[in-house]
Amino acid sequence: MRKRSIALVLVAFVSLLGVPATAAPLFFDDFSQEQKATNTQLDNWTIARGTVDVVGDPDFFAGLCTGGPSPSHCVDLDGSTSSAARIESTGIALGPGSYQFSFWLRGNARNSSTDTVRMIVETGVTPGESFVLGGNAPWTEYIRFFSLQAPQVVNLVFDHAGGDNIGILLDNVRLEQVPEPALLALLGFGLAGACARRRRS
Ligand SMILES: [Ca+2]
Ligand SMILES: [Ca+2]
Repeated sequence: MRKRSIALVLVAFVSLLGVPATAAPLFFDDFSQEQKATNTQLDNWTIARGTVDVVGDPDFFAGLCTGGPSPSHCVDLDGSTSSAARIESTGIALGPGSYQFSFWLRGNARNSSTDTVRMIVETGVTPGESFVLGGNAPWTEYIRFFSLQAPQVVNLVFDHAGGDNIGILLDNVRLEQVPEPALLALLGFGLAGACARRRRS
């Protein structure tokens, strides 16, 4: 019985570590609400430079989003004007805390050339990070973390270099809060206490 209680605590604690604290993400876009088109606008993003194409299975450039997290729609960050895009999310108001930012990228899937996109959490939260992907780079989820000491409005930014009409594909952009270690420890103690009480009774 004691072993089972300890096992329960461990399972609960490990589940807490693996599951985001928030029920809903602070920002999420799988682009499924977009109209598929070349050189189009995006609902949750400002296109600050260049153009994007919204493509997807099974009817508009089928195959480009295939194998990704939500293949009905994804975004080619180098639109059909041959001017690659910089897209900036709507502002997201965040309080102090730790955050997980994740997104999926695939190489252009049409030629062997290499493309580069820079990801930035503005303003001043991260220095940014460049992703250089060969044309055949498979769909991959990238997960990054940052923390804020004070409330701040941030924008998620993807800035594709160059421009030749064929670019890196983007899907399922997500931002969520992650539990603080202190909070996790408190929850862990709480669970341990609950199990101990159950054992005694
Ligand atoms: Ca999608
Ligand atoms: Ca390209």
